[in-house]
Amino acid sequence: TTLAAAFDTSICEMEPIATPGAIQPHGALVMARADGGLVSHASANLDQILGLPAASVLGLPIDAVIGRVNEILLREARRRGSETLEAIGSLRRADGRLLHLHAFQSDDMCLDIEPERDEDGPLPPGATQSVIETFSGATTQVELCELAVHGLRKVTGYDRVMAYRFGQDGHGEVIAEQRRQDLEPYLGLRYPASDIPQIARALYLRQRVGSIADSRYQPVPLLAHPGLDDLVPLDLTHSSLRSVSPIHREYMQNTHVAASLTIGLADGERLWGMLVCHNMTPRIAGSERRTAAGMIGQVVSLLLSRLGKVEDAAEKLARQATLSALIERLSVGETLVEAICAADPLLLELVGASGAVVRLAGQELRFGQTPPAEAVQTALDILGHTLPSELLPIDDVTLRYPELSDLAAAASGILLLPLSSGGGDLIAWFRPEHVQTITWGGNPAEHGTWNPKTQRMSPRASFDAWKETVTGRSLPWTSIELGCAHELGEAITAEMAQRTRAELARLR
Ligand code: BLA
Repeated sequence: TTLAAAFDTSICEMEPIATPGAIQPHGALVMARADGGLVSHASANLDQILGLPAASVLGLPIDAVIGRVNEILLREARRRGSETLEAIGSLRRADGRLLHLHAFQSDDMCLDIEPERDEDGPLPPGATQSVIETFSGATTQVELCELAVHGLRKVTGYDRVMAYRFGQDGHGEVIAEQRRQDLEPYLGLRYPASDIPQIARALYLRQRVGSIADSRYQPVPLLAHPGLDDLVPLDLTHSSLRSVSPIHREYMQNTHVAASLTIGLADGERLWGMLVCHNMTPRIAGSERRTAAGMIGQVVSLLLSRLGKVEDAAEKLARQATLSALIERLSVGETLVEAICAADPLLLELVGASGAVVRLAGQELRFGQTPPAEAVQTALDILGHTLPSELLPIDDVTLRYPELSDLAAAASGILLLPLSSGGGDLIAWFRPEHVQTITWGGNPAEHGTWNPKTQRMSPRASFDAWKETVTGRSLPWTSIELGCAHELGEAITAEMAQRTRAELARLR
């Protein structure tokens, strides 16, 4: 099954999501060459949206299609200094209908044309602002996400709004949710990394807002002027009408979601997670609501980074106090061994361990709950060879080294700190097993299957809650704990040097 999984993933990564050659049907797209402004491409539905057949505009100057004012808009978009060159404008059709224009640069100039919709009505003035104002009350990333899904549901009106946070291995977890009361809750569920391929994650960093109006839509192809088409696939990354991968449309249908509005959340350069709005019936997110969602997402992204640092700092501060107290004790007592014995609970507190073995100057000290002596000896024999001069954190020691099964009763996690005095001097901390039940939205081993009929991958069809019990693992050693262990090592080295100097002075 490992082979099959690798196969799935690589196929998903080949989806041409930025260059699908088609758009969603609720708007039209026109592309003009940067040199000369002649129309090189138009979507096949231009007639329905703009009232001009696509074939009739290919090769014409863009101003003949959307008017002089909007040619200026295009030029404006091109000249802007920002990274993604964008501008918006509007156009009234002969029949009085107002069209929203969104100009952006691909290789050439591209224009999304969408009917201005009033089904949802205009947003009340200040709506976005007042959502953003609530964020100042958040003290953790999770609280911020709770405020964000609440505000976003109010502004967008979608049936369900979730905050999705990515884990180390790429899986996603729903950490906040607001939903229509009759819908089943997804809060706390996890989804495997393969549900959102890397290419889609990269795209949501470049273009933070994306929307799918109806998972059952028929893609509208782009027609090209033969003389102006340079046969390079058009990059629709920044088009609000970009047609999405058929695999993902099928995924949405399998989950009975008709429409989505998605906002990428970034912590610096990394995609931290997503805010995902679902509607059970088709729904077009108009430009005003997409803009509001984008602004909310920008603020959440900025605050996420800040809150992450604050949360880290709080944990660090607590540990730092333990570290300082521990270091102070090192100089008390006849010998370093005595000093460490006297520092008993601090040594375990420092890294959140339940037990520790210290080997120093030919002695072995034991603190808290430790595995039997022989089991510790075998573990140190085996692990001591792997990384002799560095910290070694392991949270699944008996899974990784089945020969160490005697450790299991007392420890699943082990943190080894070799001491610079050498000769096998070290500190080994232990942590017990932490049994965890994870609820997946569907069996995570079922990524999808190859469908010979469509000649492409099909996403999995069952999303029933699937419980996984994770055993044989301790809580992971955090980077802050590793930092503390490292600093303790340095302090012990310094203390040894200090005691040696004092000893020499006494002898002299
Ligand atoms: C895209 N998959 C996505 C997106 C989400 C998910 C949120 C971004 C676009 C959007 O918001 O609609 C996944 N959606 C979820 C999850 C939940 C949800 C986990 O609502 C949980 C509640 N998908 C698969 C497999 C493949 C795949 C097997 O399951 C590939 C073989 C592909 N997913 C896939 C692709 C995209 C995607 C290609 C990008 C679609 C696009 O933008 O063109």
